[in-house]
Amino acid sequence: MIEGVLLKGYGGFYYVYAEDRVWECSLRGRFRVKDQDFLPGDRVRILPDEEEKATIEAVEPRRNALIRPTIANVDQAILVFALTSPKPDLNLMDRLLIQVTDADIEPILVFTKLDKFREDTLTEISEEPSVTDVYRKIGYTVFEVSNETGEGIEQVGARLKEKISVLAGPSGAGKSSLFNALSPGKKLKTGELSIKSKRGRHTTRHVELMVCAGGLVADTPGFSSLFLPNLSRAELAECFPEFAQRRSQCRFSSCIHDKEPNCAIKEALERGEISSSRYEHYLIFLQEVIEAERRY
Ligand SMILES: Nc1nc2c(ncn2[C@@H]2O[C@H](COP(=O)(O)OP(=O)(O)O)[C@@H](O)[C@H]2O)c(=O)[nH]1
Ligand SMILES: [Mg+2]
Ligand SMILES: [Zn+2]
Repeated sequence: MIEGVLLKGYGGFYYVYAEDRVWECSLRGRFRVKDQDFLPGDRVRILPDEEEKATIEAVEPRRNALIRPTIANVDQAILVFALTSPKPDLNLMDRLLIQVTDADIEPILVFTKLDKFREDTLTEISEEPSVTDVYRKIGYTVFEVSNETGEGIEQVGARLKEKISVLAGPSGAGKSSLFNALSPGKKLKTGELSIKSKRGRHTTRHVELMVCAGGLVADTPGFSSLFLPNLSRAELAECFPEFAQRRSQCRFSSCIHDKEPNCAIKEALERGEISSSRYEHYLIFLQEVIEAERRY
């Protein structure tokens, strides 16, 4: 028996990555009824046959499961934003960070188009504190890359090894380009799937994991329209590390860092230790959370 990870189900078969290759698998009879229960990311045990194919014999319990995209056992989310064209939408970035943090998935911020950003800033004089510094200072893992020149790509690749990652971020940010930069020349072993799928039925919205830089990655088109998960006010503040770390210094233990006096978060904001855009977004999200509470 070999241990592997399910990449995708398609046309009645399951494609499993194990021992550095992709196996076309069918299911043992007893699994058939629970067909739809398999998700990309599921850890399975397979039994190879003489024709280099295999059957799925067992499935491990899931550590977690994302709903959109539907992937199990996600370790980390690579949040991809361009440094320029388009300018990063920090509201969306903070929203994604909350989603990911609340799902207990590690966020990694990758800012793309470093080459273009450098060109742009040569002609501009005024420089705001750089967005990457803001997020680094909070303690997030931040990379700046160019998918064009390859700068910084290796460092991102090193973080993917043996992990299940999802790529998220707005369209045009460079997610697909990043994926390609990370897997030079290696057009995925799943390439033959498209031929086989011709006889299969048309599946909509199918999600798949792909082998990339020694790990498994899903490039997800539908991760950019995000609403906040059902959070309480306290949970929301917990998702801002720079707030959570100062919370015990607020005068009231129930402080939601809005109108309360002697709030350590607002004091840190005034001293410039907390970014005003982060705090602004916090207040927007807090309003959403309060409105959601009213509705239920
Ligand atoms: N100059 C430059 N262009 C990039 C970079 N990354 C992506 N692009 C371009 O940005 C556009 C959108 O990239 P794409 O990967 O399709 O974005 P996606 O929608 O997030 O998958 C394409 O025209 C890419 O060639 C980069 O690092 N530098
Ligand atoms: Mg894309
Ligand atoms: Zn407070």
